Amino acid sequence: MRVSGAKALVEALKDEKVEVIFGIPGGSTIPFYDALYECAEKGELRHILARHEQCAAHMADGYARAKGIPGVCTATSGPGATNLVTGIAVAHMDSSPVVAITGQVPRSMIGRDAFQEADIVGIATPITKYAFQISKASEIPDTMKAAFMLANTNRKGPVLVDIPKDVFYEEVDYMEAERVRIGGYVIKSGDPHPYSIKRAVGLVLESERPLIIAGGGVIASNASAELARLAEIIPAPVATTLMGKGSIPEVHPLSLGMIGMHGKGEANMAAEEADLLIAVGMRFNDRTVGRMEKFGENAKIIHIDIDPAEIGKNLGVDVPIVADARKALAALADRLIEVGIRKKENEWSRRIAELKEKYREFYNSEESRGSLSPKRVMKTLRSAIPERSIVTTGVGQNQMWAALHFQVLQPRTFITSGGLGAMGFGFPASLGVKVACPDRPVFNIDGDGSFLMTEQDLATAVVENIPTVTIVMDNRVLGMVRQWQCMFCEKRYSETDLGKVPDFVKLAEAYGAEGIRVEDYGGLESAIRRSVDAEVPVVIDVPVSPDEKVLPMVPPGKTLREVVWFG
Ligand SMILES: Cc1ncc(C[n+]2csc(CCOP(=O)(O)OP(=O)(O)O)c2C)c(N)n1
Repeated sequence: MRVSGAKALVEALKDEKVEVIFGIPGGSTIPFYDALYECAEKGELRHILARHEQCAAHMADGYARAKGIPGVCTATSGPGATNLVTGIAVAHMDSSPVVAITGQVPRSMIGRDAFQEADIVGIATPITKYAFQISKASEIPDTMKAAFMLANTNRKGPVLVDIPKDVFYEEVDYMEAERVRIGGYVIKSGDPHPYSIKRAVGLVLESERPLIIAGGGVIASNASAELARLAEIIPAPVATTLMGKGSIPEVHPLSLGMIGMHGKGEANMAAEEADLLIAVGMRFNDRTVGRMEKFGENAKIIHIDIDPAEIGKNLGVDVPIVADARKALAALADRLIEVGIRKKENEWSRRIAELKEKYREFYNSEESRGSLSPKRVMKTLRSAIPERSIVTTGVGQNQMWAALHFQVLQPRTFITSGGLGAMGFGFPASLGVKVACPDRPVFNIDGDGSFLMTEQDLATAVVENIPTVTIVMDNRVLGMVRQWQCMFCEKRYSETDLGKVPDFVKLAEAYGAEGIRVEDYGGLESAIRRSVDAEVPVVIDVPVSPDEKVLPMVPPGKTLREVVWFG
């Protein structure tokens, strides 16, 4: 089939079974959009017109995380492409499979400061698994196949494909690409090495106080069932990182909740007291481990990760298992059954129960500083929405309140910018999630500052009929920064007051969405219940005192034991 480069790109997307693309057109991508025109008429490929390219990238990312397949976004050359960068960096830090397609100035103009030229391949190289620049139309089929293969295999992540405008017009014989090969890139089976499993089993048998720490890799590899099985066989309590939230239902008796700077007391203390840490699909980052060189000092460490570059990057480990999390967890559990591990109540399980009891009151108390207590807002949300609902978050206190107090019951139902911590992520990500899972209620827990970074895409939500619900934790401040200023800068609140503007109800209404301001818990609950089946996007404005804090908190550079409970 003889087609233009633009049409070849569309065919390649269809061959990859892409159903939706998030983006904004521009001069360099006009031919691509022209080819999409026919698709829209035939109802083949849905394009969702964002209002900012950053949002398009977050939408693709949200879509990918909810559905477990790559999300696709597109932007024109120059400013369109650079606007994608934050979204691509988020996907990179959180290992999310996103394929970003950018237009580029015509080949003859590259390097000449042409209008809307930016070296997006150079810019994106450190924040992608790979950044391609197409130099002729005949490369399109293979390159697109390679892009999807790279994004969605081994450790997943974003891939960029940059296409000069004139390439879109060049003619090519289109044939679906065969499986492509990239020198040096091997799709791994993910099988763990039997020797490392044997050594890991040895450590488990020797240990008296084992703790599993589950990261985002458990969710990426759909390993939740295997995680729970291993935890029950040992038995070992399970703490999760922020990215690992949902890898085990947080009502499971062995679940300890999140570990780290804002982790739960029982999870952090368990990590301090454990003699064996089984870290699965997590990267020992500073927010999780506190003072790096002190973390796991008295414990042996087994580290399971699909990416060998993660092993030893931040922390030395005793037994590395380079493998897919699901396969490694299953192999460990099978081997432990073979050698006949005895399940029993022991000193460690009694200690864990004691720790949970010790902190129960703190988590159940509902003191608030005048307006609504964030803790209770999270609990109200959990009890008012169906289990299968999906929640996204902004960044800041709102995110940590959600992480601490919103119980996640299923994998892929808590979607947050963990690695990069990008304000503005939550709302557009919620739109991508809703497009991926139209039958599930989608709630975005946001901060006012975070929401204001991407709220313009309410227009997208309304026009494209994507009804998600945003709960704005409205404290009129950049809360998390203000909290640090309170705790570490003697309350010198430098530039963290957002002032009274805007009125979020009117803002929502201006876009054609619904805005609801709540005054009390009853109003909050009924607003949430009403929104579950809403047919238009909803913004629920929840007043929160600027003096509310996220506690407990491990100050930066301190060990998990040096936690601060009151501020
Ligand atoms: C894009 C971006 N800019 C700046 C920051 C630094 N930062 C981290 S948390 C925070 C405050 C967030 O405020 P808000 O969204 O209102 O949430 P709150 O903490 O009040 O819940 C800021 C400015 C960031 N994480 N991302």
